[in-house]
Amino acid sequence: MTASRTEAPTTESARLYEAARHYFPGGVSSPVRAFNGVGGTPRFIVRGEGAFVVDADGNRLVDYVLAYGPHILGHAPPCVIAAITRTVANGTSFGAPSTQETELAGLVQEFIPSMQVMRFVTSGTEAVMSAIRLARAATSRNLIVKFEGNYHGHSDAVLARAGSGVATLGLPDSPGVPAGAAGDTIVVPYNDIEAVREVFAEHGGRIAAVIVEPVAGNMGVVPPAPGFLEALRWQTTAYDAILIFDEVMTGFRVDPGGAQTLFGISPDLTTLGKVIGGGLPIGAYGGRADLMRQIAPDGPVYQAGTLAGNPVVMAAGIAVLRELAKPGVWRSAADATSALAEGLVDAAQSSGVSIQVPHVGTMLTPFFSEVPVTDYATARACDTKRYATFFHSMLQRGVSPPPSAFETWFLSTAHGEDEVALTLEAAAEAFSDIG
Ligand code: KE4
Repeated sequence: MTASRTEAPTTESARLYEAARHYFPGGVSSPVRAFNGVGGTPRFIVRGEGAFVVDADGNRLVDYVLAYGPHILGHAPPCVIAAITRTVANGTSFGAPSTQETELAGLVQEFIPSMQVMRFVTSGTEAVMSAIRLARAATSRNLIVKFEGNYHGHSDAVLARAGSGVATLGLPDSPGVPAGAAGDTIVVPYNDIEAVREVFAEHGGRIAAVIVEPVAGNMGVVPPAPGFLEALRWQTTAYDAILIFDEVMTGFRVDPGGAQTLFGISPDLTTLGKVIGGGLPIGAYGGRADLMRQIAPDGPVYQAGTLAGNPVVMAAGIAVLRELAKPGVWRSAADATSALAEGLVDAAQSSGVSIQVPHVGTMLTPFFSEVPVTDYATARACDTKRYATFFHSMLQRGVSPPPSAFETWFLSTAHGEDEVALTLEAAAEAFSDIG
């Protein structure tokens, strides 16, 4: 499939959006999709195949949203569609244990051995919410430390100065979150080791857990500074607090084994989502057996879910991880990501446009900034208006980036040389429009 070079009108998307606004806040099921970060009318997507999506007006676009991370094999990979089709023919869910749960857990553990015991849930938010409850129960402490610009889903405890849609919408935190909930959350600048030391020196004995995006993706891609993750591991160990790596986004993306494999740091608990569901609703949390065995019904910490461990979702995840386990598969997506990141820098420089394009594994972000982005403050200082102009220029030229300067661009094994070349050709023209 090649992308549409000439932009068809987006009249159908506009018509559909008007209808959607009648039913939904912002006309969407999740805020970032409303294009508030870039302006304009959201595209209704009717089909995806490999690296491409097709919108309601028939425009074919190279896709870097990839549903915000799940589609590491590209859209509708045959192995996943076949697994879903085969499994759903036997029924959709049973409210009972299934062989697929056990098989997916075994695959997850092969990639991420620190997840000695785990539980599947139906979203990353639920995984994080459950991991935090467990950490508080296991330590009999309440305080949670999180980092500015990190987004861990929309549960009360972590919706404080978050990234992702909250950053896009400029909401420092959300109304409706009781002071009592947010009050137990300490927010620290990302990559600020000294600030972490100070927080532990002052509150260490009351801290239940530190939760971190081990490579930030929700303020755009911001890698951990040298020693940052090590400092979190040291401080949490020293004060008997729990270290939670939120790998909902980074899992299987910054490395097949996640950031914990890439950087060689073993957290106490890990949260996952996205990739392990193959695009269907999923989350997971897990880690040290002595902690996870405190979850009901083994232990007293309650967590439950009607559709948790859904066999159709499990089958999709199994198909994805089996494919990722094949030699060279994951590397092809990482190589495409490096090629795109380097090409974007070159194309921008040719037009005199200042950008930074940090990338880790299969994730990248173009920041319109003259200085490297190392935390939330430098991310927020980037030129979001230039990003919006760039975004629409790319859309006109058949490329679909995420509709926010604070979201990660995702690549897949379906993004080959042709797709990267098409993207860089569009970017060269888009940068010359800006420069
Ligand atoms: P979900 O509840 O959306 O499945 O996962 C929440 C979550 C938790 N932790 C991390 C590190 C995440 O990135 C996310 C969700 N990511 C955003 C993308 N920036 C989801 C996109 C959206 O909210 O529409």
